[in-house]
Amino acid sequence: MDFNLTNEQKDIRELAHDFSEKEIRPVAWEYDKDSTWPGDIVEKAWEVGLMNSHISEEYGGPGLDYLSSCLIEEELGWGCSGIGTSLMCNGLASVPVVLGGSEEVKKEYLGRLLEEPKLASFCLTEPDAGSDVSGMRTTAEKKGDKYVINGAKTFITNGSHADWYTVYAKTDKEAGHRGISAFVVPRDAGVVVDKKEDKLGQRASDTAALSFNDVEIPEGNLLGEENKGFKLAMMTLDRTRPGVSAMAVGIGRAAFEFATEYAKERVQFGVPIAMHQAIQFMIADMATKTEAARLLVWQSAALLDQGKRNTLASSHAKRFAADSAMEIAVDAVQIYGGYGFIKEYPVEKMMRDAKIMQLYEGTSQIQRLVIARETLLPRKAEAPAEAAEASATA
Ligand code: COS
Repeated sequence: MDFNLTNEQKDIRELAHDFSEKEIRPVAWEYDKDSTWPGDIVEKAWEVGLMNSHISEEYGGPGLDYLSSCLIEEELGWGCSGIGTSLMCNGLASVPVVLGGSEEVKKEYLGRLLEEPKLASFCLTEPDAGSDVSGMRTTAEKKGDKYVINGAKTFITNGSHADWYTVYAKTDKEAGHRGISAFVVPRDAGVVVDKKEDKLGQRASDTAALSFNDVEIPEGNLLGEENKGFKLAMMTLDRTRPGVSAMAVGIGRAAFEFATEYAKERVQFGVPIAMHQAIQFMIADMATKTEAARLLVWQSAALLDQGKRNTLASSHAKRFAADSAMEIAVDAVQIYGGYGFIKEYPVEKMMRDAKIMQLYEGTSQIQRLVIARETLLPRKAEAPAEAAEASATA
């Protein structure tokens, strides 16, 4: 096994790191404080080619492999995961289009993201349907050659700013998860932004509540087959969880670096606190968690790049990287002592930011559920249609 990155992968990681250092870090704490939308950074990231990395060259994108996208996400998470989430959310919205969209829909909607620094959002969660996706109430009714969408979505990243949305809705209310379909909905079809949430962490990212009141879209905006949207959502999350997990590694790594530097400078009992074994053990655990989380992330991305199903690996990565980021950030605050609790110091923001990693794109409990199911009752290792599709989109 070769853990070396290719020259292209090293270059993209360096580009993302430089961007984070020069464009994100200098404003991260200020944007967090005022919950400032990082529109200026979205434009810059788009210009240097750090967005839409997953869209293939056929549609005008860079067509990077999944591992490269993870390298970018770790660096952006290191800079500021709130801003990083704003930059990376197009991936979550557009994977269902890549997997299930007609040629026409792919050209139109993926094209929009590549022609201009536009954003797209993924609308799955509802006020009463979070982990339990099949409990959703939004409906899409076929009327002639259109679908009419009614309902509400919540916790939608970039929802206030998106140009288009991937929306999941019930096309058969009685059929549970087998009655859900996915659609592309352009903003100007009548999507209403009800409110922007005021959050604990990742405050620079936009999280909105949306509603759809008789929103009409052409029937061609259906993604994949009618009533197959649940599977499309799960296949999307398999592909995006490695990237989110990489962002969690970035948060943990940043908190670890700050804590390590502080431990070398802060003197107590006549020596830098890094000389005390109590602190050394915390630093050692932070380092191990960061390394182990990164390896799980790389494994989950490498499987995708090989055209293999990665459900189990991506839940391992998401669960461990998210929980590790939280633990590392909490320990970083502990190493800073009382100063860690003060906003003038950098690590309390990381503790707040890390928390969402255990919640979005599937909570840590949902990841454990997937891990337990895949371990106790494994689905077929290679579902041929999924495997063929995965290698086609890798
Ligand atoms: N890839 C392809 N198909 C999948 C799949 C995957 N990773 N996971 C499940 N499926 C399929 C199953 O094979 C099953 O297919 P059939 O209809 O042919 O039987 C179907 O989907 C239902 O699977 P399952 O019975 O496991 O569904 P559950 O309702 O029990 O839900 C969980 C499974 C809880 C894991 C799922 O709802 C989930 O991931 N929830 C969290 C959602 C989430 O991440 N929300 C965050 C919003 S995005 S920010």
